[in-house]
Amino acid sequence: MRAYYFDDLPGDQRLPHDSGKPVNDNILESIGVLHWYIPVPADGPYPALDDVAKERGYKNRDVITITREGLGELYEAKLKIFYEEHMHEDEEIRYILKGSGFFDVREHPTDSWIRCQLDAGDLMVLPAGIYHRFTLDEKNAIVAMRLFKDEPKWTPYNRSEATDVNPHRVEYLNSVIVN
Ligand code: KMT
Ligand code: NI
Repeated sequence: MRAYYFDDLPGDQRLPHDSGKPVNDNILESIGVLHWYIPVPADGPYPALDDVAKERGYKNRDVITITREGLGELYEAKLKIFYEEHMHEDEEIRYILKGSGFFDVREHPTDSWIRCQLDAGDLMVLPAGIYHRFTLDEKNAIVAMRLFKDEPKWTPYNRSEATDVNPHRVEYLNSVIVN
């Protein structure tokens, strides 16, 4: 996984938008973003992934294929929803099986966008309460495993005055280490 500050320039969301300023793991860790690289076996099962899942209590999983074929008539609408700045009340855990894409996460307290480029084998955990968004890149295809601790709840809450005071958001902000 490669991370850098988003350039904030207008243009297609699928382009890299690389400002040229890299973001290191200490910064990601300070905002609660974790990642691992676990090479994807040719055809499951995924023993190394299973170890992380067991250790962190991720009991449920499913696979989402984000391509025009995979999402059918929902394709355009889903892409729009994924790129709206939002938070969840639980962790968002993704293991990339094929393809690639960008997860943008908000740094705190700067509120700058950090763009994380994910490829096959990248496992990423976004903490509950972090503002983020997702886009495909120019290759237009990603297959990702979505892991979950308990009952899957994928509900996105778009950023608003209400989410700013959501207890999961407040708890998240209290957990961020501000240097
Ligand atoms: C989300 O919640 O934003 C997503 O699931 C994005 C797609 S997973 C590659
Ligand atoms: Ni999300």
